[in-house]
Amino acid sequence: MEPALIILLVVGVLAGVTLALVAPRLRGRGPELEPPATRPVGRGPATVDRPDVEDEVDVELGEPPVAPTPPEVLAPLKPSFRERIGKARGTVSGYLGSILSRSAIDAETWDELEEALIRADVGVGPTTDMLDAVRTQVKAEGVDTPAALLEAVKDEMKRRLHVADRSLHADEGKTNVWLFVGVNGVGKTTTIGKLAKLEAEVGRTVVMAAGDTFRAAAAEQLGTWAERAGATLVRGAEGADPSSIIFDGITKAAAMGADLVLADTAGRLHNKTNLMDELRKVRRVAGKEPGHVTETLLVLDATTGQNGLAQARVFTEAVEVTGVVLTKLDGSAKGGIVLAIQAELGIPVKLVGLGETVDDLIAFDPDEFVDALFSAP
Ligand SMILES: Nc1nc2c(ncn2[C@@H]2O[C@H](COP(=O)(O)OP(=O)(O)OP(=O)(O)O)[C@@H](O)[C@H]2O)c(=O)[nH]1
Ligand SMILES: [Mg+2]
Repeated sequence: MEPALIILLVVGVLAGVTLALVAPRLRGRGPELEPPATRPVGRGPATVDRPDVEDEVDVELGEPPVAPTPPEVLAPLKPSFRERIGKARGTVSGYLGSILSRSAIDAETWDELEEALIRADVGVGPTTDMLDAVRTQVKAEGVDTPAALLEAVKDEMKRRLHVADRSLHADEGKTNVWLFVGVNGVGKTTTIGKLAKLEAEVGRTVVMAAGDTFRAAAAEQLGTWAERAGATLVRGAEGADPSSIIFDGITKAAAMGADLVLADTAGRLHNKTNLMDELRKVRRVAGKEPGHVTETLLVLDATTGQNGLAQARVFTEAVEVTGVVLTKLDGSAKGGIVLAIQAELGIPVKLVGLGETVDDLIAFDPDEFVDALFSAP
């Protein structure tokens, strides 16, 4: 036999023996490579990583590849209104689980609802009033589940909040003046700063008038906001007459052809009659030609709860308040004060402050507000 033939024969025999030894082992391990038959469907790592799954689906559908967006044009992900009113949400939603856990609407359900609303700062009067209306509706419509009852309460709240015109008024071609009033530290100056930016973004030319002349720092603070918003600042010396500074601002705005004067005022203690007198004077002077006052906005700190209502009563006696700016709803505020203000004073909340930065001012949306208030924590 040829030596090459012998080598070939040996190699062949060896290969055959190896295959015979290994094949049964591989067959024996086969079932282990399959997923266990008892593995629960929908659980486990494969379903946790949803984005990957969706990416794969996109690829299979043959969608064109999306070019990655350059980081500089990515808008910052803003938390939703619902996320930002943490405390307000927590107060009402803390009761929801208990209310919903009952099989029917009973006396305790009504008690808990009442307690939830009062604790959320809606106030005793408006709460009683609102629940009376809901009770009538529940009877008339045969509402019998706690879930349907909560929907009825939400609808009633929305209905009560929907009566108001919440727009900020400005007349084209006029030197519009928006006055900001409110006690110390509620957020008047900050709100003016935030609002100036929003107004500039819609193309309005804004002048800020530093009517808080009690502290030099007040005009400095307003100046910083004016720079950020590209607004013109008109200020006077510390201790100067607030009315004349605001009037200077209006005159300047008229000369420039500016659309809007945002006028700051000093934080006032509402129990000081002289300070209220000064506010009346500011309002009177701001309305003189060429001034055209279209909004007098009362700024209230939502965290002060029902005390805000007391402040509102005093201010509305001094000047005709056209709307409320409710600040610090991002903090420990409970939110229900919105309904109390509307119910007791008939003044619409027009703007809501949700933080200290320039982007933290939004228009008040009753539906969004009520839904957020009742959403789970
Ligand atoms: N968290 C939070 N803080 C706010 C909001 N609005 C204002 N602030 C803060 O509240 C503080 C007082 O705000 P100001 O704008 O100075 O209040 P003011 O009403 O002008 O106060 P006076 O000039 O003293 O009358 C500042 O520290 C602001 O940053 C808001 O919506 N949320
Ligand atoms: Mg101020």
